[in-house]
This record gives sequence, structure tokens and C-alpha cells, in this order.
Amino acid sequence: MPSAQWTSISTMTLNADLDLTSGVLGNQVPDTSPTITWNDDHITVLPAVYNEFDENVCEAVDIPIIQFMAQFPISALDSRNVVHIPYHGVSRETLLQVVGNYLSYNKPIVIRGVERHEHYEELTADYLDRNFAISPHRPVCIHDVMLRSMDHVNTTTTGTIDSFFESMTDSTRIQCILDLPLAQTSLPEPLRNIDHGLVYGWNQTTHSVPMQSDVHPENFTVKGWALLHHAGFLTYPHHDAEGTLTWVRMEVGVKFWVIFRPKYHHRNRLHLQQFATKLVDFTSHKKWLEKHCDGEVIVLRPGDMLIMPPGTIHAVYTPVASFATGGHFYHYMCLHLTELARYIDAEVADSTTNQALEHAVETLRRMMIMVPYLSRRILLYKRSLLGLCIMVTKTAEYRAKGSRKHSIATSETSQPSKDISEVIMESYFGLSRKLRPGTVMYMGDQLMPGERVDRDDLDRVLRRSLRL
Ligand SMILES: O=C(O)CCC(=O)C(=O)O
Ligand SMILES: [Fe+2]
Repeated sequence: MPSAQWTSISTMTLNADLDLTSGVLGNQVPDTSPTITWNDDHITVLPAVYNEFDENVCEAVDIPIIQFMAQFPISALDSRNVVHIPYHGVSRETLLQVVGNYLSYNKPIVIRGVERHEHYEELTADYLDRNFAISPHRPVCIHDVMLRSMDHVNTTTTGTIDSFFESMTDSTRIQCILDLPLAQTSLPEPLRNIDHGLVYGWNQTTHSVPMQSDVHPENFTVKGWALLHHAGFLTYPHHDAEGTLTWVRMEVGVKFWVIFRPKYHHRNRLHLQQFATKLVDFTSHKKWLEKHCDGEVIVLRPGDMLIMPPGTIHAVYTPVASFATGGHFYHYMCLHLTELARYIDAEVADSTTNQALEHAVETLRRMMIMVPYLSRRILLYKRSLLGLCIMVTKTAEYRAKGSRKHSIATSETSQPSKDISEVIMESYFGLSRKLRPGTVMYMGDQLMPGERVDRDDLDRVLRRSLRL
């Protein structure tokens, strides 16, 4: 018989899980910090850093954004916008296929219970050293909330992992490290083949097109990284640079990861671009966003993993000290979303992303070079394939605003990728001067991959023109 005692203990555990302020308030953040209750009854601190006049510098921008985030529903199994997939009980082939399909329809994926190192460990410099070989003494670039409130361009300072942990209990500092390269980090085993840029683009084209020019190291350094946060850090709305997909796995701590999507007008590029730019400057466009913006809160706890399609606009609030691992990659079924995100960045990148990556083109060209040789297990979709063709033939038009010219430099992959793209555009899609690629690409739902490519038709065209 379930006793009253049992019920009260389980309720207590539940409430303790939901209260994310204890151990934080008065210890890592000022005990006067305000708090907020999320739609699943989680209570967290709101950020508070006081200046010399005793004003909380987070009041003007950070807190209103977090309040906006917290009114959205919590993502659950029945969500229509986010797909929750079980980790166990699905074969590798099925998992890859299912995940790829949903991502191509612009659905972020949550997979809970992905294995991690320890069941429970406190976040310390020693934990990072033992489990991830991150030296306590390594120099790092630290984002600081006080600095950001004074000057939104120069938001970082230099320190070490040790100094970052020391300032964790300094209630005048809220900080995070957003780019801790961790190249040994990888996707969980069943998803290890999902990075098509690496698996097909880089691994399988160097026989036909050997590497000759200097390849930008960012092609590889973005594959695995980590995030390290103090309690109370908000990352403002943005999408990740260069139209990559992003995966992230919580190792220690909790994040409220909010993904935004426009309510309507998915066919209208201009609206999608405006949506991205307005969200980035939330304070000036609050009213417009309240009308046009939908969102969902994904609560990430240790062992939970999230994969975002290219261009997903997200803001992340980390209410307790946290550590997460992740990476960026490309996928053949999502290249229409890559194209759209890079199109937006070409016009307004300095505002829409929080990173400056300059490597995309070389990977995309190699993905194009691989198209004629792809196994039929890789499903190709029309808008996705056309997006890739346009990106490799019109490289200059997709150079992110503010990036260096070098990011689209000519290399050994330029001509072969262009040749294949032109054949596909002319002979498979029937495009010409009269019917331009952009005209076809900008029609229809901009977030959808389009019809399946008939591989017999595509092969016929490629064989005829390229003499394969
Ligand atoms: O965890 C954060 O604060 C931001 C992380 C983020 O935006 C990303 O990994 O894309
Ligand atoms: Fe991001």
C-alpha cells in the first residue's frame, strides 16, 4: 500500500528537482537576485550583476528576454515542433534515417538518456581535467555579462579554467566560455555517420580531387567543442554561423534552450530574414515578436542531447553552473536550410550569429563533388540539392557579411564542384537564363526539402554529361 510517507518523500524529491535556485542564490549569485518560474514549475534565478550605482545591469536586456522565453510551452513528447526520439530500441540505420528526415523538415530533435561519463559529479576544474583532459591552466576567452552590458562588441576577457572557477562564487561575475575546442568529442555511436560534410565530403573525395591548397582548420575544429557556464548566463537569440547543424549534449547542469520559429509566412524569404534580424535585436522589436514568434523551451539535463537543423534561431539560459559538449556538421537532406541560413547571413550576419566561421565553402564544394558517387542510402531532395548547387556556383553571394574574402577563395574544388552543379541545374532541373535557380529556390515553403530526387534520372544526367 503506498504510504503517505512515500508520497511526501517523492513530492519532496520532485520539488527539489524543480527548484534550481538552492545552492545558487547567495552562493554563486547575489541573494537578492530575482527568480522566475517556467511553465513546468521549474524555479530559477534571473541574472543579477550590480554596478557601482547598485543597479542590476541585466534588467534592461537579459531579464526581458528570459521572461519572453519562459512564457513558451515546455517541449514534451507530444510537441508538434520538436521531435523526441528514444535513444534505445531503435537500430542505427533507422535512427539515422528518422533523424535525417525530421531534420530536413526543420524539426529539432531531442534524444534523452544518451550515455555520459558519470552519474553525478560536481562541476569543478578537476572534473574537467579528469574526464575531458581540459587543463585547469589553459588560457581561455571568457564572455562576461558586466562587460557585455557596457559594450556589446567587446564582451570578453582572457583567463584560465582555474580563474573561471574562482569567479564562479564571485557574485559580481556571470561568465561563460562558448568556444572550448574539444576535438576528441564525438556524436554518440549510433549517430556517428550523420556528419555528411566529413563522412562524404572530406573522407570520400580526396582520391578524385586531392587536397592541394591550404584547407582552413575550422573545417575540423568545429566538429567538437564544449560550453562552460556560470549560473545565470543568457546567450541572446541567434542562429549558428554558416548554415551548419548543431548538436549539443548536457554533461553537468541544466539549460533552458529555447527554439523560436515564425508563426506564419514560411514561403516568404523576406519575412524569414526579418524574423531573424528582429529576434537578434529583441529589445527594439518586442511588440512585433509577441505577434509573430512562436517558441518552445527544451529543458536539457545531463545525458540529454539536442540536434538543431541549420538556421534554427535559439536563445539559451543556463540557470546553474553547467558543462555541455557539442559540434557542428552538414547534412545532405538539410542543404535547403543551410542555403537559407547562409542567404540571411550574407545580408545581415554581423547581427544574426554569434560566431565567425569562415570555412563552409570548401566542405560544401566537396559534398557537391561527392554527389555523383553517393550511395542510394543517402536520400536526396530537390530543394536541398538545388540549394547546394546554388551555394557552390554563387559562392560570392553567400559570403557572410563581415567575413574575409579569403573565406571563398578559389581552390582545387572550385571548378569540379561548379561543373557538377551546372550539369545538375541545366539538365536535371531544366534551369536556364530564362528560368533562374533563385526563382525556383524562392518558391514554395522555404523550410521544406521538396520532392525526392529520382536517382535514376539524376544518374542518367550525370553519366551523360560527365562521362562517369
Ligand atoms: O549554451 C549557450 O549559452 C549557447 C550555446 C549555443 O548557442 C550553441 O551551442 O549554439
Ligand atoms: Fe548557438
